[in-house]
Amino acid sequence: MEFGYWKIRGLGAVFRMLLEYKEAKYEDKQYFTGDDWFKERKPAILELNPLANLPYLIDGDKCVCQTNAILQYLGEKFGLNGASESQKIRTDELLCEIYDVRNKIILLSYPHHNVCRDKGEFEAMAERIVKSPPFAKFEAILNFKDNASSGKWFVLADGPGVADFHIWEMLDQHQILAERIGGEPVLDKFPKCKAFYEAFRALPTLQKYFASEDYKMEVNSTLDNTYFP
Ligand SMILES: N[C@@H](CCC(=O)N[C@@H](CS)C(=O)NCC(=O)O)C(=O)O
Repeated sequence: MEFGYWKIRGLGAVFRMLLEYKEAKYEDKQYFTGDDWFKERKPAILELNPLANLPYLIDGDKCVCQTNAILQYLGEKFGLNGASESQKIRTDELLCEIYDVRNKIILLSYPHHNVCRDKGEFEAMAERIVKSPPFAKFEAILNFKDNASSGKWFVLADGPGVADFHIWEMLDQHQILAERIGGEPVLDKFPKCKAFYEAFRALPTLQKYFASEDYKMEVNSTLDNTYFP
């Protein structure tokens, strides 16, 4: 398999963790400059899939684009979408829910979205997010009576499903944001999310990733003058 994304964590970390967790054989193509991607590689990916974007995944004769489509694809391949219909629906829901959280972090981080037009607006919004982190729905799902894992994981009983990788990445990015602005730890008010965060962080096949340079990479692209690199 070939996985492609910018040389940042962004949406890429979700896949790097998933592929490491499954100890999959894959090439991790990390694009650094705009030319690396837009001039050197994107034209060939467009030949395979007109929806070419970062991230993308090539697996044999398939080229899959769009984060949630790639996660669903890998979930089917590795049995991480849930076994029953209701588990698969919950996986879909969580993938969409966490993408909403991710979009807010993007609006916070990049000046070109014109939501935070200067450093002051970034600081005010970051403070609001850290004071009231967007995790109440995840806490509620972990407490919900149909949770197959008794609140340890979101969908599967015995370990992470595909949505968990993106949820974990967002919990971690919010923790980093809180540390950078000197705010309170974001998980203290969410005991189930905190337990999930810690159980995921201790997964044996992820230890190599957490010790690697990939985990230490910037959260967002510095090429775009981000407030939250
Ligand atoms: N909805 C898309 C968003 C993808 C996206 O916005 N990719 C950004 C980086 S996060 C990019 O720079 N894409 C490269 C391109 O437009 O060719 C997804 O979830 O995959």
